[in-house]
Amino acid sequence: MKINVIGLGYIGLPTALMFASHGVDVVGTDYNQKVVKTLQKGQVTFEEKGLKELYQKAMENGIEFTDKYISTDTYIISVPTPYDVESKKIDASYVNNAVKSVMDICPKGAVVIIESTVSPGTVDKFIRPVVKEYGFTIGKDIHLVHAPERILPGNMIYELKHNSRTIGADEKEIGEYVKKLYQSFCEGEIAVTSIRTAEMTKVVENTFRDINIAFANELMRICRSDNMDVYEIIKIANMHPRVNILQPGPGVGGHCISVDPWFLVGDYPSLANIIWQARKINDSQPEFVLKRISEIMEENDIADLSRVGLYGLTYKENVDDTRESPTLQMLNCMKEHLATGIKVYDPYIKEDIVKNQYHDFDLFINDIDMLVIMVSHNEIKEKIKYLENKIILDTKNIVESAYKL
Ligand code: SAJ
Repeated sequence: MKINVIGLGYIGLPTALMFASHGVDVVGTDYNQKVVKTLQKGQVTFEEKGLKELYQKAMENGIEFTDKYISTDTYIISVPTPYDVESKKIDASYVNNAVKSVMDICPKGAVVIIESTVSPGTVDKFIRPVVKEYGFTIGKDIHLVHAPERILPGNMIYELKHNSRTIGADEKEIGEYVKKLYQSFCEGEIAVTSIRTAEMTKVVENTFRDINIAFANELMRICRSDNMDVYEIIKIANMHPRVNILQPGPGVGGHCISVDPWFLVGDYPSLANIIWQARKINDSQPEFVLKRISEIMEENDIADLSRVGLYGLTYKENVDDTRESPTLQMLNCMKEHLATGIKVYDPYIKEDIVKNQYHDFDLFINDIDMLVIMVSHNEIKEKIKYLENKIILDTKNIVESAYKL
């Protein structure tokens, strides 16, 4: 048995390394040659706690990286599944193309596991027809499985090992085979179910979190409008044994929580009401921060936007991923209003990706009067005590004396 992991991004790479470091024979495939070359050269492609060590172990165990698909009995597909901005429906083209490339080369009897998050019904609507086009009989020539991941960026390696997971399969024996495979490293409980249930469960988990964050953001707006402390209110409310409200923030970023709920809105527009509202609230949060920046600037006689600095470009703390990041959303919004000159810094982003971006914390701080904390990286938590002379808007509630959302 040999696994070919297709797509070596934020999910595919740690998954491939985890299998390999636990003695499973693995070949990792990515069409991006830069990614393949970097991995072949001995480097990982993104920062994540414990990833380098896992990579070392996987290399010692003989993991290989290539831009070609290989002929084998087991495939794991972990390619992106974006949504179409207009229709809000899933763009299944990456998964589709990956499945086609697998069909081109796989032997009969192969198990094709889709790890990418897909909207409920994607396997029925898109994947089964592709397999049939190739003249294969599903359940005999090709076995389809959906095994969505649940790992949290920033704590991926721990969660890969300890989280429970879901495996959706057409046939019980195949579900059990894949369960056993994941048990080579996964110590959590593994539920075996149908493909449709696994698809829906994954999207529901991220949608639940999106709605909870939207609730926190809405509470924050209510409290702001009537001079109440939302953080204290949430803290006390959460002392109730059945209440667990998340935290307000500058918006919801990343490729999961800000994307998956749209699948339900796109497919069930007349039914997905709370889900839609939650998306709207979280998506308008960067604009809300902008309003707070302008209020605080006015209150403190800061006329020039170039004396204001945004701390953090990534979508959350201690990761180097900027996908759908609230700061980028806010900068786009500013561009539309022709508001320019604001300064930006993020210790995790080494390349220039926006205007007026700094790569040195001290230079950044010396050039501004007002600091807006968009992301609570550990760095800012450590350095905050040296910033007493700055006006601070803290969207992450890490500095007691600062302005809040
Ligand atoms: N956020 C808030 N307030 C909070 C918590 C988060 O504003 O109280 C914001 C974050 O700052 C960030 C966004 O939400 O911008 C999402 O961050 P996150 O840490 O909540 O989640 P992700 O996107 O990094 O990972 C999620 C996880 N899903 C759930 O917790 C249900 C993870 O377990 C999934 O594996 C991942 O999505 C995925 O790949 O689907």
